[in-house]
Parts: sequence; C-alpha cells; structure tokens
Amino acid sequence: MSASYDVIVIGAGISGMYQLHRLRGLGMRVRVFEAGDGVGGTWYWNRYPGARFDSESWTYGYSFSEEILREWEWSEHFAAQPETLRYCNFVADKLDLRRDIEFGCRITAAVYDEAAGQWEIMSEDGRRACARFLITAIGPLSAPTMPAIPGVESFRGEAYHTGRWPHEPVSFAGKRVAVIGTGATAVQAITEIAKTVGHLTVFQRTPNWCAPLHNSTIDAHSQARIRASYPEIFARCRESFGCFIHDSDPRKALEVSAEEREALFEKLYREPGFGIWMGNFRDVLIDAEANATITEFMRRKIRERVKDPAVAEKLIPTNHGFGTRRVPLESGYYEVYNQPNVRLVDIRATPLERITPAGVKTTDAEYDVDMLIYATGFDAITGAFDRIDIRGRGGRRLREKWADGPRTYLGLQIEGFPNLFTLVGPHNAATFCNIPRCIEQNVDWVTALLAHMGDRGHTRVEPTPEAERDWTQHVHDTGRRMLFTQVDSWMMGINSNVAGKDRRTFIVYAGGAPKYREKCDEVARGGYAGFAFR
Ligand code: NA7
Repeated sequence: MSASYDVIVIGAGISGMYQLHRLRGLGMRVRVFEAGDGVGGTWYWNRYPGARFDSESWTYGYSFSEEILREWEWSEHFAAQPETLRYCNFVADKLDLRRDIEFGCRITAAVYDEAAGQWEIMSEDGRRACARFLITAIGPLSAPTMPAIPGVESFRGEAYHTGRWPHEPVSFAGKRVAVIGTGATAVQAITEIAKTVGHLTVFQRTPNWCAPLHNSTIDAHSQARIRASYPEIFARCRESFGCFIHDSDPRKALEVSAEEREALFEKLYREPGFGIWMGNFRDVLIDAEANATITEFMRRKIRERVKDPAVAEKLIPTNHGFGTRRVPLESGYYEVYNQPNVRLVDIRATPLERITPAGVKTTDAEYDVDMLIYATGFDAITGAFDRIDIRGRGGRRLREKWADGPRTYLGLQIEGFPNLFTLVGPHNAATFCNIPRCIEQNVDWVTALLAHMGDRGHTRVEPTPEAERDWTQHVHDTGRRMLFTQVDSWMMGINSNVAGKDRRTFIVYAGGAPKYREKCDEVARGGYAGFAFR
C-alpha cells in the first residue's frame, strides 16, 4: 500500500516550497518529494565557487509574506549562493515546511491510474505514494549534463560538475585545473577559481557576450530604502518583460544619434545587473540591425579589457549577437585572461577528443591537470521531465508526446495528463524570468484552480486538445519575433550532449511575463476556458 495524499509535489526548491505553503492554506494533505537532503533546489545543488545571483537580491526573494520581507536582510545587491541557501532554509523554518517534505527521495516514475483517478509516483529507492493531483516543481535547469565525449570515467584526478558541487570545501591552490564550458556558470566559477589556482586552462567552444555585474554590499541607508519600497519594487518587476527591475528603453536603437546610443550603452555597462540586456533599446533583441549596434559596443569592450589581441578575438562571439543567448554577468572575467597562469583553448579550432586518465586531449595537444571542472550545463526545461517516466491516460508517455517538442496549455497542463501541473514548465513565462516572481504567479494560479475545483466538486481537470494546440501555436508565433530563437542555446532546447536535442525547439514562452499573466487571468475569469472538468 502506498501512502495517499491530496497533492504530491516533486521538488522543494523555490516553487515547491511556496506551492506546499499555499496548498496547506486550502487545507489539503500535501507531500513534497525532494532528491536533495535539504530545501533550495538550484541553490542547494549549485554550490560551485562564485555562484551568485544575476537578479538583484531584493527583487528575488518571495513577495507574498510581509513577515519574511521584514525579517530577512540581504547583505549584497547580488547575494552569493550560501546566503541564498540560508534564505531558503529561513523560509522553510518560518513556514514550518520540512514536516511535509521527504528528503533524499528522487522520483523516477509517475503513472496516472485512470480508474482510481490518481497519480502514483515511485522513487529510485522504491518508495511509492499516490495523490489525486501531481505538481512538478522540478526546475528548468536541474538535469546536469556531462560532455558526450569518451573517457569521462577514466580521469584519475578530482572531477566535479558545477551543478553537483560537493558540500565540502574544494581547494585550487597550487593545482592545475581545467574548466570545460564558458556559459553563465563557468564565467562565475572561472573568475573565482582564478584567484587562487596554480594554473587554469579554460576549454571554450562558444564564447558568450558577458557584461559587468557591479555587485556591492547593501549599506544601512540602502537597506532602509529597500525595506520601505518593497511594494514599489515588486510592482515594477511585475510590469517588466522578464520581471526584472530593468525594463526596456522605450526608444528604438536606430531612432537616436550614434552619440546618444553610445551614451546609453556606456551608462548601462557601468550599472549593476541585467540593465544592459533587459533595459536596453526596445528593439535590440528583436531587430538584427539594432542588435548589431550593441554587439559592436560589446566587442569593443572585450578588446579594451583583454591585453593579448589574439586572446581577445577568441573571446569575441562570432555566431550570435549580444543578448541572443543568456548573458553571463561577470566580476572581472575578461581580466582573468590577462593572468600569466591562465590559458584559453578554443575547442572550435581544436576540438576535444577525449578525457584521459591525466586530463584532456584535443585534436592537437594533451593537457595534464589535477582537477577537471565540468561547467557543461543542463538538459534544459524538458530534461528534468525526461528523467522521470511520466505516463498519462492510456499509459501514454510524456517523453513520447513531447518527442517533437513540448505541447502544453499555458505551460501548466498537458492534454492526456489529467491533474498534472507543471510549474516553470516548458511554454511557461517562468522559464525566462526573474524566476521567483513568475513562480509566485504560477503557484497562485494553480492554487486558485484547485480551490475552484474544490468549491465545485470537480475531481479532474485536463486541457482540451484545441486549447493545447492554440497555446502551442501561440508560443511558436511569439518566439519567431525574437532573435534568440534563431540561435543555438539551451533556451532553444539545444544540448549537444543529449541524443535528439540537436534541433531548435520552442521551449520557452517569449511573449513576456505581463502578457502571460494577462492570458492566465483571462482564462481564470472565463471559468477556466480551455480546461475540461469532471
Ligand atoms: P550553459 O549556459 O548551457 O553552458 C554550458 C557550457 O558548456 C557552454 O559553454 C557549452 O558550450 C559548454 N559545453 C557543453 N557541452 C560541451 C562539450 N561536450 N564540449 C565542450 N563544451 C561543452 O550552462 P550554465 O550552467 O553555464 O548556465 C545555465 C544557466 O544556469 C544559465 O543560463 C543561468 O540562467 C543559470 P556551447 O555554448 O554549447 O558551445
């Protein structure tokens, strides 16, 4: 006999924690299953050196509780991972969440039993449980991937993936360290590791356009100002495209003079956070000509900062414009390559052949190292779903349904999979967002739907095929406007290390958080149009 609940939530990160809290409020019996030994999700797993926010800390925390806002104080404008993990634990204590969370429990299968009208889940270690509703809170970037090259198991030194970083301190002093990857994670890690490393080799396949973070501590005066203005801060985030504190400039890039353009770029480059990405001229992420102006500006900045012109050229992206892939924010990243003990290897020119017991072999050289760090990213957004055998009505596998790309209604439900809700799932605005802001929207909306069902005695909800078809089409149509959908990246479902993920797929909703929220609210107001209830 498996334990039975009203709702099962998979994952105790930012979304699972809040979902648990809200469902308790409805008086439901909820069980959360979490693979880690603690809460925090992303912030539990990603303990690599240098891990920190790219969102302003004070825009990132939960907004729903005045008590939490009053009692928690962020020490830096962009807090580091240990502080964020402390925050998650503080919230878990405050809301007494742990008594309903089963830790160290990785869910491997979830099967819908049509006759019983419930989901049964199974864990890696054989635990089972069932519930009428199943909510996935499994995160968009939680399924780490290793490079698909031979020899990974053969390496004899220390080896770590950044997304599975050990809990014990790791020392780089006097060691020869190699980092594979140059995404947002690697950019943070490399900058930190370079401070103490003996010798560092960075294997770069695709350079990214990185912009300065400009982090600083929050002084007492700013602290007071932040506390006093939380309602305005969250209101501002709510209205911006990705729920960041930065919203785009109303002008188009080519509508102003070259001097004015340069002045805005320079100002944004000097300011903290994602302003240069999210607060730029409104067409730089949509119009190729506009994009070329900021791209040229960023190119100049790299050339100014990196002393060796040959190295600078290697660090300049040539296959995509600024902002069309996730922009890593950095704190001295480019200057790392001015250090005499740091070497950059362009593995487009000389590809990785294999990992050897002693290090890394490319087509033209062997690099012996003491430590290998894989900053090779994640099987994004659908990857965490693929790792669970999810079967809906008639035993239909979600993996098969999504083989040619996800199909969803509002990025929250799937036809053929009744009573399953996918927080921060594919096609949901939350995947391209200052994530807790969108998580709160997702969770509040699902909670309201469950309350609506409770009030009316409905026991089953599933989107109609038409609603799913139309939303999926809308996601594709909206995506086509954006330059990022013409570029290979995890935002387009590309992962060279996973079979079948070599084609661009619309996995994120690119219409922006305000439009998405509007649509969700409209659906709710219309008595949940597009959903079939029983
Ligand atoms: P990313 O952004 O997916 O970066 C992964 C990096 O690893 C990227 O530079 C990849 O190069 C590189 N990579 C992956 N596989 C290989 C192989 N097989 N060989 C060589 N290089 C490889 O992941 P991050 O963890 O940095 O960031 C993920 C998100 O987390 C980030 O956007 C934030 O929102 C938080 P590629 O670009 O594919 O050529």
